[in-house]
Amino acid sequence: MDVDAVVIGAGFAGLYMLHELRARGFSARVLEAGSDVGGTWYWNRYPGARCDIESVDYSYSFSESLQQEWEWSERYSAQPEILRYLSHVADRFDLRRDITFDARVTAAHFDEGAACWTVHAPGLPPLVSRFCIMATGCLSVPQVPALPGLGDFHGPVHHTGNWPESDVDFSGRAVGVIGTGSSGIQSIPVIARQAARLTVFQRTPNFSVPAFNGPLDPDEFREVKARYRERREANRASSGGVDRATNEQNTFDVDEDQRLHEFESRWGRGGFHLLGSYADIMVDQRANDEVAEFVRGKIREVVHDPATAEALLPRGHPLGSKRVCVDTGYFEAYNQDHVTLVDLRRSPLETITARGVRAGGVEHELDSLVLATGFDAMTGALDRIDVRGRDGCELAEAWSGGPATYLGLGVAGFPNMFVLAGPGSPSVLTNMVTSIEQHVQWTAGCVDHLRRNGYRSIEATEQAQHDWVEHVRELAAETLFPKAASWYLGANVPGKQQVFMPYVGGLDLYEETCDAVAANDYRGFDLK
Ligand code: NA7
Repeated sequence: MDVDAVVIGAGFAGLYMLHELRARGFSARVLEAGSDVGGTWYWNRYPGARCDIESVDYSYSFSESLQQEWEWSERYSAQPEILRYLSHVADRFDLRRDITFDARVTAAHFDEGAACWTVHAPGLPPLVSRFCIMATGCLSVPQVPALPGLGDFHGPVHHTGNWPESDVDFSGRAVGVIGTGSSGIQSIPVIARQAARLTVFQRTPNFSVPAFNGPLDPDEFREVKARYRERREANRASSGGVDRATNEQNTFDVDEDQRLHEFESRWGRGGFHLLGSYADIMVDQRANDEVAEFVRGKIREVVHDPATAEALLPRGHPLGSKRVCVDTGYFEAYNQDHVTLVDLRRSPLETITARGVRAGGVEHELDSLVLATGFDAMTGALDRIDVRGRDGCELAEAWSGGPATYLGLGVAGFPNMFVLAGPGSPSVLTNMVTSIEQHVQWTAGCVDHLRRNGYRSIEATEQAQHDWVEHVRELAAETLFPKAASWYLGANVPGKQQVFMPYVGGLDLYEETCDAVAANDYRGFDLK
């Protein structure tokens, strides 16, 4: 055995996993495909990349001194600052000595006789470990659509999720952006400031709320730090991993004036606060229509040209059923003469040509193309590793009908493998960092339990997994989430099985469940 655990990925999850394993006296090695730490925040260097959760919450809570010493400069940090933070964490806790960079794992095979995993990455000797921990990220495999002619385009093509490290200069250039999810919506206003012309190709308009980002007020930050522990506890005990004081009333418990007042006041606070306006927004279509119409009204107010405004109005999916975007000047960008919106629903994208993009019979000439077309989310990174469990059973095969896990953490047939923020966990519906901390602590506690009690392996039972998958599906079916063709469902990747992947029950309930499982001698897992 080379190490007790191999951890795949050195983003938020992998870094903390390594730290926590070490703290409990386990040896571990992290294999990371990138040349440095950061994971999602390493690869997503596109202009305007920023977190959509406030930085005082989108950060680790496990070390009081870390959270006291780190200074965030803005309310919502930009990617370079988050990457600096993760780099600081790696140095501060001396993590790098156990991380191998430029190591893209291609295979992980379980040997039942020895109860250990062998993990392969090209150019490295195979690593043998008792545990294999997947910290591979939910949004780590860029989805490049099969656009006809893409290879013929004469200029540079960049995907937002795999942005070059060197500065990409759009000055004086005609730039096209395909995609108006979060990455498009964040990058469009920033690219518009540089480019001579910007053409946005939109297939589905999205709901976006203003961040009202700005420098962090030092007094406010001091206040946060003085009561950081309580704040973190409240976040952890909330359903979304951020304590947003969700209104317990339902939308139609109040009259229209009160409703508008509530929407306005939450809108004014920026970011996801609007989603907490009423308790029934994600379960009652009529309630959702109210808040959705409020947001459409805001878009109409901002965008001057009525035809452009109309094309930007999100319709046809409930607000929140695709992750709401948090922007800075997105809709305002369309008021500039050099920014043009092409509505692909009216003018379908026909082909990429050598000179640009042809849509609705019109060729839009471009010098550079940006693909803000999203990710093969939640399962993409795991699907790309040849993972084999007991009896050579392949994960890709086991998940051919959609991903199946127990608690999002364990998979039947794959002993001693843990998935952090896997399908079936709250992950992407929450503040990821809060969820990750819960997963890491639970996993480390589990591994510790096995060692203390002399167990060599742990594996989710088929029955427990089946029940969990059903539970996750039933909970989602009670909400409006499955009504959108979103990446939560895998709907953005042609041929991907459509299964609503995240657990919608909330982090609070999820953690209670995980703790009860652990307290009952890991009920639903086979320990050997
Ligand atoms: P998203 O949210 O998946 O957005 C991808 C966008 O790209 C979306 O507007 C898609 O339109 C569009 N898209 C994808 N394929 C095509 C093709 N073939 N033609 C035209 N348009 C296309 O990814 P993001 O990177 O923006 O955000 C992912 C998450 O990161 C986000 O939710 C935050 O959590 C952070 P569609 O909606 O499919 O019609």
